[in-house]
Amino acid sequence: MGTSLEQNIEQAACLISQATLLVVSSGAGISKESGIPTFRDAPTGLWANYNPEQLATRHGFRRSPDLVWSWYMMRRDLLSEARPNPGHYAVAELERLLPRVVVLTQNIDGLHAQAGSSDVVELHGSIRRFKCFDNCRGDPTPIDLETLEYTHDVAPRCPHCGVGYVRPDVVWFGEMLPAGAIDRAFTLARLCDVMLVIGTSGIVQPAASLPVEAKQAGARVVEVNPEPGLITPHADIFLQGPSGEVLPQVVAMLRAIRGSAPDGQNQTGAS
Ligand code: BJW
Ligand code: ZN
Repeated sequence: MGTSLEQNIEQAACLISQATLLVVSSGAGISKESGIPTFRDAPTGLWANYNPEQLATRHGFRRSPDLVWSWYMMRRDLLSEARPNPGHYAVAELERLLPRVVVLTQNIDGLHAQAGSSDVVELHGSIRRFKCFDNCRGDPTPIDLETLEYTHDVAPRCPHCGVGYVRPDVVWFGEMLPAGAIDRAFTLARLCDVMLVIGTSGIVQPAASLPVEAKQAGARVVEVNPEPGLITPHADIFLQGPSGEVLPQVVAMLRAIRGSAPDGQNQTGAS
């Protein structure tokens, strides 16, 4: 007989309550309940309807800058209307219950920070930032879009060099992740007691290796996802369900555990 979700949530909360350093590693699934499509869920996933080679590679951008630009403008409009959901808020809430929480996210939507998480490492960049495609003033060469005249249909040119196109500061296939972000992520993976992996298929490297790294260094891995995937075999506890429903239950259970701790043990000492 399998274990029920309730029992798994209780076990997960118990593990998490003992963590000195909790690392959350999130993917597109956590933002799905904010109305943002994931990449690989059929039939709504972005890659079911758009070609990643064309839209998320340097080669694709070089070939059709206007096409890629307008696709990102369309997604930026969608994201500007999106709000954090109960899953994001539950992750932010964990900071109030534990000594230290760091969020490593593959998402470019900024919703963790918007929900109140204070330490968020953006592994694949952010759709709120832009840079010169040629990085004419170093890597990256940031560009403030508000200072430019542009339309949604035509990729503007960099105001510094006038040659390179303006592009979103996100990580495309074949590009290196920001060095500071990925180094910090792997260091944290090796240091954490528990890694909470939420809403990622575990297909895209190097982010997909973070739970494996954490596990090898002795951490326990808890996964939240409606469907089992490539991370699931590495998970000590698999919480099957949408993160907007499961995570608030984990937080509620954590509160109950904290509340019932003997005097003096329910202070987290968080700073
Ligand atoms: C829910 C839910 C709910 C649903 N609640 N959950 C072989 C060939 C060629 C390349 C490679 C290769 N092997 C490895 C590579 C490298 C490549 C890679 O990994 N490719 C794989 C596809 C195989 N990686 C890279 O290129 C990376 N760079 C790199 O490795 O540099 C070194 C290098 C350089 C040169 C050569 C080789 C190496 C860069 C990767 C950049 C990824 N970029 C994107 C686009 C970002 C910008 C944008 O948004 O437009 O990042 S692709 C896309 O995938 C996006 C995501 O961050 C990323 C991960 O997706 P994620 O988050 O896992 O989403 P999904 O849709 O896959 O899964 C959603 C999950 O949610 C599912 O599990 C659902 O069940 C779940 N879910 N509802 C909770 N309510
Ligand atoms: Zn430039």
